[in-house]
Amino acid sequence: MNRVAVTFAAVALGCIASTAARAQNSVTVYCGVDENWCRGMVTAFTKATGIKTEMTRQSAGEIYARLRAEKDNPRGDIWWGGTGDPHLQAAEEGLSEEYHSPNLNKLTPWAQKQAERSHYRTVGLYLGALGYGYNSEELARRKMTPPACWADLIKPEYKGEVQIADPNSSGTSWTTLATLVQLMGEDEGFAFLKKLHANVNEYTKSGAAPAQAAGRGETLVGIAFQHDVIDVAKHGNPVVVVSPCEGTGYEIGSMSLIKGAKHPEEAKKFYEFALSAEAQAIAPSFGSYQFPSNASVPIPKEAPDLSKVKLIDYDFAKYGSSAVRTRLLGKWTAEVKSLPR
Ligand code: S7P
Repeated sequence: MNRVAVTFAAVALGCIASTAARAQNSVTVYCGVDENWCRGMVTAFTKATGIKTEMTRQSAGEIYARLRAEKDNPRGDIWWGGTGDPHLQAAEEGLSEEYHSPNLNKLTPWAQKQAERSHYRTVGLYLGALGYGYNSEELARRKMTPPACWADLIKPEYKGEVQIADPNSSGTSWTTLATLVQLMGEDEGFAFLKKLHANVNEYTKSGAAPAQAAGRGETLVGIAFQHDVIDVAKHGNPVVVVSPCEGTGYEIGSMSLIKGAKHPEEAKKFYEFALSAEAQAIAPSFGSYQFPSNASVPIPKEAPDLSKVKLIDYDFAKYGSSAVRTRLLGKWTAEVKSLPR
């Protein structure tokens, strides 16, 4: 080899080596929470560790579907946030990696329980109660009585006035479907969903969108997690949060290491960072007011007062199972969404 060729080979090898190093010092995050918090979290992680991040925000049902589609060639390393049921479904299907964090004992009992029931393939990050928000200016303008219960949303005066996400894509909406079925039983729950369908103006892709639309007055009511409605109200919008009188369900927002990840060590670093008090304490600064799973992190002052929320004894094992998800979503799509409005 002449001198020019040797130099070229050395430069090429150097480039390959540094590309490999760069790729190793990075992690791909599939993010299931609000986009602002997703960005804030990956920025904080890179600042704390020097590890670069690639991040995509999607709804919980979409990330779950993506993990299934990418099963043989995983593109993501860690799934951070989003409602816990699809994390449990992914765990059951072997799409996530078993991992016992040394920091599990720093978490609340409900977060540890989520890890146990998934055989340590997911873990609780935060807890959020379901509810809905209504636009108080629009309500007053129409001289309507403020809604207080799930039952109010199927009244004829709410025709075309209710917005909710599609449960096929949205974790929020899956939690709503599962909540109504648990509160009323499957037959009555589906009868309720059919009546609700008559009042729905749009099924959105993402779960927080209906709360935002209620804030802008584009819909009278938006079904969403209570903390998402509170965030919209905090931005100065005339929206009031309702904790339904019959009782309501809740999410254990979760995190899972993706099976076959290309950057497993970096993913574990992200996992440990996400469980730390340092990382969880920043959530409220991005408008996220869920209950944190790290027991030493203060509950945000904006979080709903749980003593005023009638939480149901949500059956995570049942509604986090793949068979129940597939059956109920199939039934909802065939028997509810397809009905004329
Ligand atoms: O960050 C807000 C939040 O409500 O978003 C997550 C949830 O998956 C909503 O998104 P989709 O309904 O679009 O899936 C929640 O886990 C979280 O509390």
